[in-house]
Amino acid sequence: MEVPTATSLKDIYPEDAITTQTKRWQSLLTKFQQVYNRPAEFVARSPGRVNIIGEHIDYSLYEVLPMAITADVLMAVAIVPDKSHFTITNTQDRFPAREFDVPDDGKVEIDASSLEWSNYFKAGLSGASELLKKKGKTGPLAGMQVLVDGTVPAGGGLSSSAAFTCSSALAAMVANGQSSIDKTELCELAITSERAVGVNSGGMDQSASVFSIAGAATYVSFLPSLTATPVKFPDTGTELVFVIAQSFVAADKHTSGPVCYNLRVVECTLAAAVLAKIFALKKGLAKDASPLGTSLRGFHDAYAEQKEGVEDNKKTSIVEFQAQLATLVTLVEDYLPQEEGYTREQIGFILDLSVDELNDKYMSKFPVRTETFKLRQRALHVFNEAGRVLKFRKLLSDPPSDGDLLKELGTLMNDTQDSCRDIYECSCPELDELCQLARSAGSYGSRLTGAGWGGCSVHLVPKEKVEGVKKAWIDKYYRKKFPDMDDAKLEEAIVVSKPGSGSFLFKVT
Ligand code: NG1
Ligand code: MG
Repeated sequence: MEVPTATSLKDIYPEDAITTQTKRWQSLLTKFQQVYNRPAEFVARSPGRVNIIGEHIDYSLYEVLPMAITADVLMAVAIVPDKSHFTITNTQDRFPAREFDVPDDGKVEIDASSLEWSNYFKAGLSGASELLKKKGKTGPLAGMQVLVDGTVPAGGGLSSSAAFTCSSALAAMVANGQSSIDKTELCELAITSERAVGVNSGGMDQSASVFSIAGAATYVSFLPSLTATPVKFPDTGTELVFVIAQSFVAADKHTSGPVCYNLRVVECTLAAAVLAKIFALKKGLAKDASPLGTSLRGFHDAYAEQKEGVEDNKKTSIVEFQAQLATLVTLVEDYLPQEEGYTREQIGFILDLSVDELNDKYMSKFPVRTETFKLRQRALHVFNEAGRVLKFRKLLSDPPSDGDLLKELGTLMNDTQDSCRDIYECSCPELDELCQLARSAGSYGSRLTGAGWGGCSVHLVPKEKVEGVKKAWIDKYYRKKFPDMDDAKLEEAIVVSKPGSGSFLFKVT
């Protein structure tokens, strides 16, 4: 499937957003003319996302269920065909204009050690450059003049970074003469691109951003290859709404963020390696598409093959697969007993590696600072969370009666939150509090969304309870915690979003 070209903003946004978006797009194009003294040729657009369920399991290659939101990143572009010179400006002054050149070999230099907004542009550009080479394009990259306008809050857990990388990758492909862009290719390149900017991320955000279809959540599978399936919510008697609430705790990926996130990726990968060794898997762990090349899902499939004779676990029925996950949970409980975690020496001993070799193999790209690795807890969260996603999907495709459906979906979301808080340790007191307040005011299910440690929370709320939930947050969280917060900022804090559309291209001239 190709990234669609919009002919009207109505193709991209819901009816009630058209007036605001028309003004925003007009002002973007006017500003482009002012900055570059020429009109923009096209706009590349990719949205942020909220994850409904399946947290911190995409990099273990288990299915996840995010949806795109209306907030997005727009890149208005004019092409500079004769030299690889790039100018990128932003409608927001806090992101200063940047200029750079790319050598004729198309290699884009990125200094991931500095927190620099243009890195996300370079990441998308670099991925596009690689893909263009693969497609046989020779010669230097086309230069670009770019003006960016983003409405996804940065560091807010709604994946501004993926929206940014997907837009820049799309823009770079178009600038280099690609008239039709395959969604899977774009998405895969955006996933690897983001890994160049300091985080060993999974592929959920980019998939939601590229593939989403208005009105449906996006069920993302990573095996046997990346696929995204639209999932509609059944028409129940109760109109349900997903409400997103900011904690205003910045999940800063470049201080504690990368340490925490990348550490979780390492812990999951090490758990897979250790389990594979304990169960003496003959074939070992096969190389896969996860950030460090092997995953808990890889262990899962190899275990099913060796111990249960399953030839191709991708074809296993959902019921069977859930039973396998339940078995894996018991295995972890029995065979990874150390609640306090495992030291590098202990893990090295199991894997027949010296500590240096271990560091080299798993922690050289992004070093992680820790004494112990909580293999037991991380693996338990992943296998249980993968099971919850399957249950959630099953409930949607085969719903029980109305009241029960919402309650059951909500319970799964609440269970995710408990697991993120207690077992995966990626929540924070503010997110826990937002969830508690929402539940007391009538939310069926409340949880953090995205990487956690701050950022946003998501809540499944029946429409008639939305006002009550909002009031609880305003009175008991926002006003108390941030007494000086103005109404405009408070306006931003709570978003009621329907599932939005994914990446779009818009030709201006
Ligand atoms: P955030 O940091 O919220 O965009 C991150 C990862 C996802 C996924 C979630 C946790 C990036 C770009 N994204 O999302 O792939 O692992 O955490 O489920 O790092
Ligand atoms: Mg991000």
